Amino acid sequence: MKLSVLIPCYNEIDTIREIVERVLAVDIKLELRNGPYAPPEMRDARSKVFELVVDKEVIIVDDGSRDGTRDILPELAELPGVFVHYHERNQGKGAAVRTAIEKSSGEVLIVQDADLEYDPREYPQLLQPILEGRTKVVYGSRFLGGPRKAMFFTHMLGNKVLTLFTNVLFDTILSDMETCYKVFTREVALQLRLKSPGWGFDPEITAKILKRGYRIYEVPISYTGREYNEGKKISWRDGLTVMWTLLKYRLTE
Ligand SMILES: Nc1nc2c(ncn2[C@@H]2O[C@H](COP(=O)(O)OP(=O)(O)OP(=O)(O)O)[C@@H](O)[C@H]2O)c(=O)[nH]1
Ligand SMILES: [Mg+2]
Repeated sequence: MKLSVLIPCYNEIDTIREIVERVLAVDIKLELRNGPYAPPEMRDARSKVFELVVDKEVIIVDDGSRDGTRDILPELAELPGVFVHYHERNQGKGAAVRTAIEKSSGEVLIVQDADLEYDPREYPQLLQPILEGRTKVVYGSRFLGGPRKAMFFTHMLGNKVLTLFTNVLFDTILSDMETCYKVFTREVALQLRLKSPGWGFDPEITAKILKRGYRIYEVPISYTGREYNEGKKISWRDGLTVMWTLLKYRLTE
């Protein structure tokens, strides 16, 4: 079983090397019960657990960085299992993830931002529901009691509003639609045909997953948000794009 770690990267000179090293440092070994990877002799013994080792490939898509990130990437591309692709001009996170999906070959895919807000050591928990065959899509939620750096009230409110809007439109009970940690099987990825180049990525993928009838499984994760002086870029205007995107994909496709 191979996991594709998709890293969209734009002007992340301070963190790109560290995040790739953190991703490569996690050994994913899981104790599973049942599911599509269970050895045949265990199919009838439902109480037994077996061990599954997960391989990784890391697909970095540089989205036209101009801060020197591109000088570091050729070195990272030398590391085993790391592949780097370049966008000639900046297009946005959605476009970068779309390229990464096209270039990937794993059976399960996870989106990993290139800053250090999310922790790759949580991959095993995130993968477990998919590898045990309980779902095809997992979201890591920052609002289910995991350890977190207490950040801005306004950002939390913004997140709650966007997630509530999603829940009302698609009749579900997500707690964190905007999370970076979205995990899905290749089968799901092939049905998405993503279009939004920028911040429409999270609402578009969520809307399409829900509209195609998949249930999203949520797992608590930790969160260490970065400060604006550490490169945080998101602003309230992006929230309007998100709401418009949710509405659009509720009504079409
Ligand atoms: N901001 C931005 N990020 C991009 C773009 N293209 C790819 N990315 C990557 O997309 C990921 C998410 O971007 P972030 O800026 O961290 O978005 P965020 O976590 O919602 O917000 P902040 O951390 O507050 O900036 C990062 O890995 C970026 O490097 C782009 O055009 N703009
Ligand atoms: Mg970020």
